[in-house]
Amino acid sequence: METAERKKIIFSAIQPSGTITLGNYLGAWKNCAALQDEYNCIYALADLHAITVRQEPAKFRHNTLEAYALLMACGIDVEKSIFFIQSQVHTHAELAWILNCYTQFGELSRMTQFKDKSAKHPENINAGLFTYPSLMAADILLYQAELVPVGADQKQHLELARNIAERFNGVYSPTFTVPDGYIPKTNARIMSLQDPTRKMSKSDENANAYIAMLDKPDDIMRKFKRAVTDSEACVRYAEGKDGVNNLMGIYSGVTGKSFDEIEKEFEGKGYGDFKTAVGEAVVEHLRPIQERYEQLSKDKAYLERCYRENAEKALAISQRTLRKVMKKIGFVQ
Ligand code: ATP
Ligand code: LTN
Repeated sequence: METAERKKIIFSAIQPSGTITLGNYLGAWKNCAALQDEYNCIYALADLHAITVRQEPAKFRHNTLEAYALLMACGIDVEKSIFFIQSQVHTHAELAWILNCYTQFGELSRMTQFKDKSAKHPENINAGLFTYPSLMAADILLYQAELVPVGADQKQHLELARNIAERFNGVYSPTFTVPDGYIPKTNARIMSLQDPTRKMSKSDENANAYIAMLDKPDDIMRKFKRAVTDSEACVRYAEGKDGVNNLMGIYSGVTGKSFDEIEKEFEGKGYGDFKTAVGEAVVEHLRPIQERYEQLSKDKAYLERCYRENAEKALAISQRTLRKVMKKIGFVQ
């Protein structure tokens, strides 16, 4: 008898290195709920990745628990998907070490995120920052993921994960599924509200540069009103209008309107009206998510049960891959 077609496996993760932003949401996590019916989804909080930059302990713990509840509020359903905290599943660090030995210094040296973050933290260019992509490859390859939904900034890391998988498969025999990226056509790179040539980042020291998913309506409105635009005072998508293009992308992302529709809507109107409309649309879009977050975050016992049980499920799956890998390499069983 024909068995039902196997669902494809999706893996994605986010660092609890700050409070989740609208950029993370529109670029990577908005679809996490919708994907759950069609795919076998495995999601994680990449807290081991987050310590490549110094984290203050109490804040780090808070950010991790906040991100767990917030992504559930965005629609991750632990009845349908697995959602765990990376440091609670020891196979990640173990496979990362192994993959480090199949990753070249030259490859890691070319990573733009490493170059950017080393420039930003010259006092702490640690080995973890350098080998970050091998740990990310381990995250993905442990679950034999076929698709990896991420924003455009992770494309290079994903390409490296594919190369590592292919290399290992070539040295031994097919072991890892070679993953494909799943990068949205629009909004894959939401820009900073203060410098629209740089990506919006949750670890930006200027809180006006990003919209946090849990920002209060007044703060959201104020940040959009202060957003950097240009002097043309015409809402249209065009090269060189980075600030306006970014706001149009955000407006489109939360309302579903096309760029043509947006241009028509604001014909003859100034940036003041436009920014107010973007702010209001974002506030409305985030309202139900923030309400669900408030509810969920009150139930600490439930959240703890979820991440503990999910770590166990993730461990069971990932151990199958790790054992296979270790056997092929020749470790004594
Ligand atoms: P940090 O500032 O600590 O480096 P970050 O804000 O860049 O963090 P990550 O945890 O590295 O966020 O990324 C989580 C997911 O969000 C990834 O899939 C990443 O590609 C996506 N992402 C991050 N920033 C943006 C952005 N500005 N626009 C679209 N997607 C983004
Ligand atoms: N490096 C990613 C976070 C991350 C990730 C992953 C994303 C860690 N492991 C595995 C996809 C798959 C980032 O967004 N900076």
